[in-house]
Amino acid sequence: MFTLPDLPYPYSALEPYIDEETMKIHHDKHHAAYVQNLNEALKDFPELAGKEPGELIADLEAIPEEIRTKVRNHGGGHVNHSLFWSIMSPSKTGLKEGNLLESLIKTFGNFETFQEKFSASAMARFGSGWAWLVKTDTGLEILDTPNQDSPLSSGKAPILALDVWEHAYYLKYQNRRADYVKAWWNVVDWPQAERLFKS
Ligand code: MN3
Repeated sequence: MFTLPDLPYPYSALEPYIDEETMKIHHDKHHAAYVQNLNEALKDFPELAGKEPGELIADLEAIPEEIRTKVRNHGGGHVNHSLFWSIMSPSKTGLKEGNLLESLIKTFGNFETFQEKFSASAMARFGSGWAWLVKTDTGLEILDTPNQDSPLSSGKAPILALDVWEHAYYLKYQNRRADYVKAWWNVVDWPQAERLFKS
């Protein structure tokens, strides 16, 4: 059985950029529901329940067709949110040096251009979904996905993830997704992104 991981910081830790009430509902209700629904989908498939959630998502073709959509949506929801909490932090580290920064500059020219392109991707995602910075065989790439689809399903390793479902921002920002995206940069855990880049 999969379990809901604790947030690595208090619900209020990301204030004022992401508010406490949103974090509570997002983690305790939305993420919890993905875990519960994933467990429900897998209850008759004990051979799958022993796998890491990321393994399930990385090879959806291996999932029996009757539960594949559920695993894609709820397993994706579980994996994506677990990552999302882990790449945020109240510590405002910034990205001043290191391999990730060098690679971002190599790929996008400079850090500001990377930020602009990532934010544009988060804004361009119509409806519910995610914006990503991923590591591919050839380097770094920005992409966005609908629903709870994960880049892991196409063999790409996430380094940053931004949830742009309305449930991630509506209480504080209502329709102003751009303000939420702008605020989110203040809570990115760059040391964690660097670790994911190197892993
Ligand atoms: Mn969400």
